[in-house]
Amino acid sequence: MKNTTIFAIFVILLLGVGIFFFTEKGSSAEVQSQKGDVQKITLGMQNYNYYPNTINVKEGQPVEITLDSSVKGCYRSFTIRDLGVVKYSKTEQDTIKFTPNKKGTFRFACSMGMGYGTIVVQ
Ligand SMILES: [Cu+2]
Repeated sequence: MKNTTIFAIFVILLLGVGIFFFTEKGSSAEVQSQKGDVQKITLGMQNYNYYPNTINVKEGQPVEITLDSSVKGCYRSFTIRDLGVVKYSKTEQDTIKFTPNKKGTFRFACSMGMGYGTIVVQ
């Protein structure tokens, strides 16, 4: 019984170290320009609007927004006018990529302005 516990702990530790190295490698591959990792955000839909409704990102660091499958119709047409983002995301794989180039609080919305939220660039 004790041996099993020790073995289990050993496996968990190994996994932990493995994941650590894996993520380290992953991030260094992304950081070609030393600007940092891609900021990945997934938006869904709740009460006829985007959820979460406020996005916080860092300036000068690439952002990748995924609209999950709960987002339908014109809500898939995603815009952040102040940041020059206008993109129709056909599927979950069709992500919205951009790099915020200025600080501030901006509005994101579907192309018709029915659904909307706030993106804070710091
Ligand atoms: Cu709309």
